Amino acid sequence: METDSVKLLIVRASPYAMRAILALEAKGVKYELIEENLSAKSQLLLESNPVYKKIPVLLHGGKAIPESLFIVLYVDEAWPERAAFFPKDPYARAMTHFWGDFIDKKIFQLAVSTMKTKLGILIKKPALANSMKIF
Ligand SMILES: N[C@@H](CCC(=O)N[C@@H](CS)C(=O)NCC(=O)O)C(=O)O
Repeated sequence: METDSVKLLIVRASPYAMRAILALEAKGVKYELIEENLSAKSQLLLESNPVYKKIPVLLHGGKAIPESLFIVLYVDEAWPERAAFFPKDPYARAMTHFWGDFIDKKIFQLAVSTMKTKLGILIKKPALANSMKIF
């Protein structure tokens, strides 16, 4: 697996992108970050995540894996040499996924909408808005 190149489509300051980065770092995988501009999405992003057209997307050996939670699952299984992210016990494993989903729905979405609101306020100050083009 290590021989195939690993790339991650991201925008900075995205908690979802950060989750994928942390997974790659925890497994010691070498990867390249490709920064997207979400107000002018690249062909690569549109083709590699045609369903949601969102970052992050992991590109590995010609395959594209969208959605941060699925990227974490993929990274865990594709690089089994380092400690596993998830417990083996079925109940503990199910609960890990439950809390991952909870964090997405209750915490990440709140963080993202707060940032969007902040950006909306900054749009009245174009110089500041340009420097914060993240979502
Ligand atoms: N459920 C997705 C959420 C990803 C997401 O919302 N990404 C945002 C940036 S933080 C995005 O790409 N937004 C672009 C859009 O909505 O068009 C995941 O876990 O990866």
